[in-house]
Amino acid sequence: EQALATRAELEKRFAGLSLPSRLYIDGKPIDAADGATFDRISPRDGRRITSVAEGGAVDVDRAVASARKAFESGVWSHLAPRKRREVLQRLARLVEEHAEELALLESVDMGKPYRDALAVDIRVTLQALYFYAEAVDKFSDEVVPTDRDTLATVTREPLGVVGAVVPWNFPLMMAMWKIAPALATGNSLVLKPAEQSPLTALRFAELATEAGVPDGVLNVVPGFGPTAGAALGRHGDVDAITFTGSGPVGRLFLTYAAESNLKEVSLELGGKSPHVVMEDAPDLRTVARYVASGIFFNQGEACSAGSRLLVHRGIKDELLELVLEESRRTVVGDPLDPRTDIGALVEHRHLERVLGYVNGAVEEGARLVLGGNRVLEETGGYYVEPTVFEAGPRMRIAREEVFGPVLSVMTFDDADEAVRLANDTDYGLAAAVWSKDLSTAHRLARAIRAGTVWVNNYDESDITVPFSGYRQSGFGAPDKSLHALEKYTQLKTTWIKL
Ligand code: TXE
Repeated sequence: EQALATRAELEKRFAGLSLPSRLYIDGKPIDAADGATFDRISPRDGRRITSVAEGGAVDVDRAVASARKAFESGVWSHLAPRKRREVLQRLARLVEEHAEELALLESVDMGKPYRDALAVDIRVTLQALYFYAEAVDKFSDEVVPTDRDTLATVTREPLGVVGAVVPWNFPLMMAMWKIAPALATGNSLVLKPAEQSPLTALRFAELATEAGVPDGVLNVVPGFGPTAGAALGRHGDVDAITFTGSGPVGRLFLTYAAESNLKEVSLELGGKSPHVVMEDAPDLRTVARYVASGIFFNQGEACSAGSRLLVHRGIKDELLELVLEESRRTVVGDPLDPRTDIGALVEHRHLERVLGYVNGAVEEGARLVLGGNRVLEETGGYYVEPTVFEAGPRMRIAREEVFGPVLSVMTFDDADEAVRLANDTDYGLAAAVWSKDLSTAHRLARAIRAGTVWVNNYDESDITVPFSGYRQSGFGAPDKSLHALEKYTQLKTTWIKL
């Protein structure tokens, strides 16, 4: 009853919000040039929440012009870093004050549990804002040891106008991994949120103006990929694109850059991250708990989802049983219900995509050991139950990013085979190694080609460490950590003849 009351309370709060619905350009909400709008459907019940202005090429042009004007004027780019820090800290405090509102917008817009939106998305958003705000006035540039009659300095400058294109799975958080370091270093920015989740970015832009971010420094243009996204990617006056999303669209951004002004492109793409569970793994119940949360967190809609479980044949039956127990305990439900672990998949198209993978796996001969169905259909929402397959390493379900609550289990006989299987993927975002033996754990961690390797845990995370992928999981300076600052600055060498 308590839980239901809370859900009702959240619904009431949501109904009382005035939802942001227009493009945000030059410090103001405005309509799209051609007046176009698109409906936002909540995946929790399939109902329309609102309509949002649909930015097109003309709007991207307006946003880029505004960002360029702000950048060239120096109103932000020439501020002492200390001053930018103060504004961004003020903005972080405003986000903190509006944490519940932002979490609610996120949850209703894209279907993740409100509880997680608040505890993860908004908390990490805040971490990012504070971290980059605080970092930016702590660096000095370089004076390099050249000859006695010369002085050479190496200074960092902002790139100019940065285009950020982000996905819908962690909408504000992913955006903030890009916005915070880009703004802290003095750039202006045009953000295109995913068409499935524009609300928090728009609300954030309003807060940015309130905090004192000058007009034009942060612009948000909601719209669709092939129109607004492509226009940003092809724009001749955008200096860099920072993208998180799917591999095929990542490739498109490289093409856009090649066909326009050779803007810098950095890509954070998908993954097919393995757990490697050795025979001497620590307590298997703990392993099972991490395996379940590693794939079911955020409905499995996470690029670092632990979607492959590679387990030593000798302990497979025992571990699988425990994983099934944990999976059965995982609650699928309304994102606004505080008991919910798995909310709704982002949209109907994606629901069909995930179910398509499930059916394809059965046809390919994978053994369905749990789940596999759409549930709660009567709500009108897009829910899928926790699903576990025993699969073969060549099957699509074991190779492609499903982006849903679907785990593929495979076995190995020794460490060499484990490494071979772990690396038998086009991706290389993350992996976990489970072993009590220090040397085994270290050897495996070294041998696995992934940007992050967790040993005896999964999803441990902090803004201070980089997040980046090997191989087709992306390239360029990473998101998060001080290394991200490299993505938004360029080096200038100045020679002085004494
Ligand atoms: O991603 P897209 P989608 C993976 C995941 C998922 C699949 C499809 O496997 O199931 O991709 O998701 C913009 N030109 N990831 O279709 O299309 C788009 O508007 C320019 C992994 O939603 O890559 C959005 O803002 N831009 C991932 C952004 O790209 C275009 C997160 C991402 O959308 C465009 C999301 C175009 N032609 C999906 N087409 C991760 N790494 O976390 C789309 N966009």
